Amino acid sequence: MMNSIDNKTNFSLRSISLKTKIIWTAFIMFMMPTSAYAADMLAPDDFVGISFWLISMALMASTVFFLWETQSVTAKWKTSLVVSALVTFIAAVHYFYMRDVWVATQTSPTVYRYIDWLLTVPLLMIEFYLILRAIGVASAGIFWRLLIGTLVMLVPGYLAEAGYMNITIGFVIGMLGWFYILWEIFKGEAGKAAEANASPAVKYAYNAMRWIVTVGWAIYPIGYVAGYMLSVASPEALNIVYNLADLVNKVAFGLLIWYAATSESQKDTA
Ligand SMILES: *C/C=C(C)/C=C/C=C(C)/C=C/C1=C(C)CCCC1(C)C
Repeated sequence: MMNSIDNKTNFSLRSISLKTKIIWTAFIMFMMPTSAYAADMLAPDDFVGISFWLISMALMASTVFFLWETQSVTAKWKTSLVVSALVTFIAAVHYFYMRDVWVATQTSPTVYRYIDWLLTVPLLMIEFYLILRAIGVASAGIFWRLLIGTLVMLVPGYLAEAGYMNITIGFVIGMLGWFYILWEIFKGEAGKAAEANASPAVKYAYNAMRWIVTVGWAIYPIGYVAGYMLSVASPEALNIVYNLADLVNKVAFGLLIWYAATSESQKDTA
């Protein structure tokens, strides 16, 4: 009954083709940075500013790519690609803003990165759950443990950087959250499920993803120690390193999911 009513409605989101939705999303994204143009201009020798620019473009292009590719994967893999696109999209918007602030002030308060992380890191974690769900071996426990792990990792780090918590205590609790995540994806239920049930393509992607979470993610706590505890890193160096790290941890991570999704979809439709 509900369906027949639905079908008669002329305007529903479903009646808009996927291509139209993708094109509009891209258009809105292109418009966004122009609204923030200030009088300040990017100097040709401002390499941090240029790195903000390059990464924001890479994030935006990745978003369009991931959304576009949802057309070529089977239904159960679409969510994974959409979540990859959400991660790069949310980060792109933050990068537009951080880039403008950097160009105008030659600083980029770390708090902007934490706002981005609070949204994108849980989404990246959910990707592990979604991959396992697509191959039919996920449990709700995996989802909740990974989500809680990210919050334990990020919230104390933020509170410490913002001055509400001791820098060392915030760091130690944050590290415990990260180790908890690593344990889950290597040795815990998630790791075991992937080991036992995944096809070679999914195993390859899952394995590369957890190494990104190990090596790629290590850059942020190292930056925290270098910047806040030892004061040996300049804001310029830290921002360039964080920008490159995000390219690996968001774009390359998404490409691995895309690889698993397209390989599995080809198998399903063959
Ligand atoms: C796209 C952004 C990503 C993947 C950000 C990841 C951030 C972290 C892995 C941060 C980790 C931290 C600790 C492990 C200890 C406490 C300090 C943090 C929050 C920098």
